[in-house]
Amino acid sequence: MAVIIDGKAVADRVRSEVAMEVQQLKSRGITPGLAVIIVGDDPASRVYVDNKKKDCARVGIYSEEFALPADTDQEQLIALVTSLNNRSDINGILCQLPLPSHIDENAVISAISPAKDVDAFHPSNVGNIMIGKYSFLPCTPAGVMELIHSAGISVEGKRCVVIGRSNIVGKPMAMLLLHENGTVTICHSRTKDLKEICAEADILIAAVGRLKFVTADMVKPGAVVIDVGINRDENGKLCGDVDFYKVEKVAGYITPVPGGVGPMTRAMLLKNTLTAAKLQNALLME
Ligand code: L34
Repeated sequence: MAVIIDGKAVADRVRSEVAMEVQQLKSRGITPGLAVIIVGDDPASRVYVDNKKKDCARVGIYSEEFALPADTDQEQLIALVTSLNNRSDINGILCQLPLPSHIDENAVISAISPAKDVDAFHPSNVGNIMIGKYSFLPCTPAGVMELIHSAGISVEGKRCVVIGRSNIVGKPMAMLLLHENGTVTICHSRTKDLKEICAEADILIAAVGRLKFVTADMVKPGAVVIDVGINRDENGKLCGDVDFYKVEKVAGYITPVPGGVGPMTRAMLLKNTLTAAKLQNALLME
């Protein structure tokens, strides 16, 4: 049976580290501030945004929500982002994705000041990650790396397979594994022999968005299986991309959903907001 990596416990540890540093900043008169923008009324986004605000309150970060109606036009949204770029009490700006389809997500992301881009989605931050010289890492892949480290697993020389190639998870995930000297393969919907490739992975990261996509026959005995998926099953229960109860019999380590990567995504946002506040107050060298 696999060891279950407890994302809630690791997220708690990260949060308490952030809380301590926030207190130190506050004693110097600096309160880190995060602006969270939500457009429309997607129920999942609402839950995530509410939790992010609660997390901020718990660690002493100031947060301000901007809830805009679904018919907000792109210019209005970009005008809001610009006004937040210019506010000195706001160190981080997060625009919850997905945005309504009439808005060009890339245009909005590019409008965020790279120094306040706590998601690390801005092309300039993405480029910095590519060359290995960065201040922020995208929250989900950074959270996955923390989970891997927390279990005492080394990536060096390992065969890593990432299923999914999104800009927010798959691509940066592959890059972070590469930075730690993993041998990385990215699989996607056009990949041939997907099962065989996955079955060779020492570290398998599932970021597909499909219920029970990773089955036990795709997992090498003893492998580390990280489940980034968030889906609902036929009973409305939250499930990942991994067929958990079968895969945990084969894997060496596995992350649950809920309680795995999700809490880490939120914890890394707090860490990035703290970093942004430090950088903007010249308390940290880049
Ligand atoms: N801009 N948009 C932006 N940044 C992000 O980093 C995100 N993401 C993804 C969606 N859009 C975004 C998130 O925050 C996904 N995501 C996210 C955040 C938190 C959780 C899951 C996904 C989470 O807390 N998951 C809990 C269960 C929560 C529930 O009950 O629904 C878990 O234990 O997995």
